[in-house]
This record gives sequence, C-alpha cells and structure tokens, in this order.
Amino acid sequence: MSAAEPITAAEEEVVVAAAEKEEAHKLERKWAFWFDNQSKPKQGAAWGSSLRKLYTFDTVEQFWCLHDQVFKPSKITMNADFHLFKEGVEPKWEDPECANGGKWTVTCSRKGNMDNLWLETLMALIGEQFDEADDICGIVANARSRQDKLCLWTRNASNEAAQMSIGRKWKEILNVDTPLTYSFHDDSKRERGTKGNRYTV
Ligand code: MGP
Repeated sequence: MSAAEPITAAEEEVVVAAAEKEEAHKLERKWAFWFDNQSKPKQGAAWGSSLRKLYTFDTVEQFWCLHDQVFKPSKITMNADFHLFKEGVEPKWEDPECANGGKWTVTCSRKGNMDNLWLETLMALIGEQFDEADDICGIVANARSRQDKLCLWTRNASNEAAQMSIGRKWKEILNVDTPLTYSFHDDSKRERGTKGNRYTV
C-alpha cells in the first residue's frame, strides 16, 4: 500500500484489529456470565437443566460492552438468576471448586439498589480488589418474589478467617448497613430454605 492509494477493506480490518488489540485492557483472569431462567420450569426437570453459560471475557472493554447491553439483574424475570463466575468454575454446588464452599448473601431489590450493588461487585471482582480473590468463585443475582438477593460464592467455607475477610470487604464495597450472612452449601443441600447462617458481618 502506498501513501497515495486508498486503504482497502481488508487492510482496514487489519488496522482496526491491531488498534483494538493495543487498546484492550487485559484482566487478571477470564470470567463468564451465566443465566438460569427458572421462571417456567419443566415438570420433573432437574435443577440446573436451564443453566447456561452465555459469554466469556477477559478485557475491560468486553466487560463494559456485555454489561451495558445484556447484564442488568433488575431486568430478569422472577425466579431467574444471573451469574458472573471465574471461567472454568460452574455456578453449582457440584463443581469441585464450589463443593466445599458457601456464600455471602446481601438482600436487595430489583426496583431499588440491585443493579448498583451488582455493578459495584462486578467491578471489584474483575478488578481483583479482594485480598482473598483466589477463594472467590463468583456472584449470583437471584430474582425472587419474597426477596431479591446477591450471593458471593466462595471456595472454602470452613476457613472462617478467609470468609470474614471477604465478607467485610464486600460489605465495604457495597456500602450497605444491612447484615451480610454466610451459609455453607452443605447446609443448603440438606434442607431447602434452611438459612444456617454461620458467619455475619
Ligand atoms: P437457590 O436458587 O439457590 O435459592 O436454591 P432460593 O430460590 O432463594 O431458595 P432458598 O433455598 O435459598 O430459600 C433453590 C433450590 O434450588 C435449592 O434448595 C436446591 O433445591 C436447588 N439448587 C440451588 N442451587 C444453587 C443448586 C446447586 O448448585 N445444585 C443443585 N443440585 N441444586 C441446587
């Protein structure tokens, strides 16, 4: 290509790709958005049969694009869940990374603060703001008639010091006055609706 000639479409593509590559801000790790629409469960369907991984990303730019266009928990239907999990970890108790874990829960409202608390948490996760980041699996937004909530899943429930550090940090990030409670997945497995709160911040 000489300076006098106009750039071809193919050349333009190469230039744009190079520019995008240069500008993209790589995250510390790869993340995935998931969605589970349980608003119309099929009779007899096992839990998780409607759980889907939607997108993975590893740059700041991809994150904002996905967040702006798709992922606002206030928009999801009753009984649906949104998730942001580390790539390679499935948002279920059965995943080996989650099997011995548990979750911190904060109550919120789709009509009120849910989108804001969700976004603050997402930025803290992808920005690696938690000291115990390796102990975190991901976050779930649950739209529920009795109470919307966000749950931060962690890996090693019995490590109280790690969970307390994560819980305190999350509360600071969320900037809420309500208590955050921690439950073990093992307790949730045993009986539906059992709160079994083990830690509180
Ligand atoms: P939920 O969706 O996490 O909470 O679990 P919800 O709807 O607020 O209800 P509560 O139990 O906290 O009051 C609802 C139910 O879905 C559980 O009781 C399980 O039966 C099932 N379930 C939820 N999760 C996250 C899993 C999972 O990871 N694996 C399996 N096998 N079942 C799950």
